[in-house]
Amino acid sequence: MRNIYSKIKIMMATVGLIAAPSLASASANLAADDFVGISFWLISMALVAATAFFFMETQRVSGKWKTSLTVSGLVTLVAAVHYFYMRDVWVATGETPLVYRYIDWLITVPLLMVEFYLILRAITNVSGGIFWRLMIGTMVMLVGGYMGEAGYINAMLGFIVGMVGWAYILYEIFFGEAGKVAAEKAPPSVQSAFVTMRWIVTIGWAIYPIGYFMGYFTGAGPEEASNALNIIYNLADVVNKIAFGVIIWNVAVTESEKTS
Ligand SMILES: *C/C=C(C)/C=C/C=C(C)/C=C/C1=C(C)CCCC1(C)C
Repeated sequence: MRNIYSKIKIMMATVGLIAAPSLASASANLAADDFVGISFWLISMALVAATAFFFMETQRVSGKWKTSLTVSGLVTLVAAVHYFYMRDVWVATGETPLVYRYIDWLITVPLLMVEFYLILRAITNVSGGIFWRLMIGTMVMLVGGYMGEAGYINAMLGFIVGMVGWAYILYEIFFGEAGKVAAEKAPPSVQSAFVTMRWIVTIGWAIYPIGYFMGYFTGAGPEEASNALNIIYNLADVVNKIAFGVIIWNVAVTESEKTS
């Protein structure tokens, strides 16, 4: 039964990944000197490969870790599809694919926050409050950023609101209930995964506000500014989606081998 379930899951993901690029078919060719466009291409492919890997590896780990790995695969799957579209917008127009970027974040950032909750739940009983507080922080951060970037509010105000949301998330995972549960109840491998994930949310996520800053506050011309913004956001996604998933994969495999 379980085998059939994993096979169907992998098949569906594969079909989705093959279908998506043809839906978002490119109308222009990538130029040899379009390094931002090249980064969109490279990362969309890395996300596809990561998705296949995370889904396949769910078959290798024990029950309670399967969910975490599946969520990692969903993050890279959702991002891969958005990258196909973002890449086309960029290659065809040279403009920042703002709306696709934020729709992607709106789905993938909550999924990444769920991962904190899931790895703690795999080892002990934790309250749903952790989950909701992380969601509230995420929404404030993304809505602030979007309103600022889309021009609904002043870019600086959007930046500040976004920083407040992020600070709230950091507070929860360092000093709030999530941080305490991890420190007191988790076995060493989960603890070290939690600590690494926490640093990714601190250092890895800091790359995004830096991108925002480079895009709006340096006084650079529109072309350099959007080049900087997009290449920085793209690199940040490699760390925060793929590397983050690999950390989860590592703890899932280590813990599963221990119990079997
Ligand atoms: C996979 C995508 C991820 C992990 C995206 C994360 C995005 C952020 C951490 C964005 C943060 C921002 C601020 C902290 C302030 C300025 C506005 C944002 C939205 C760029």
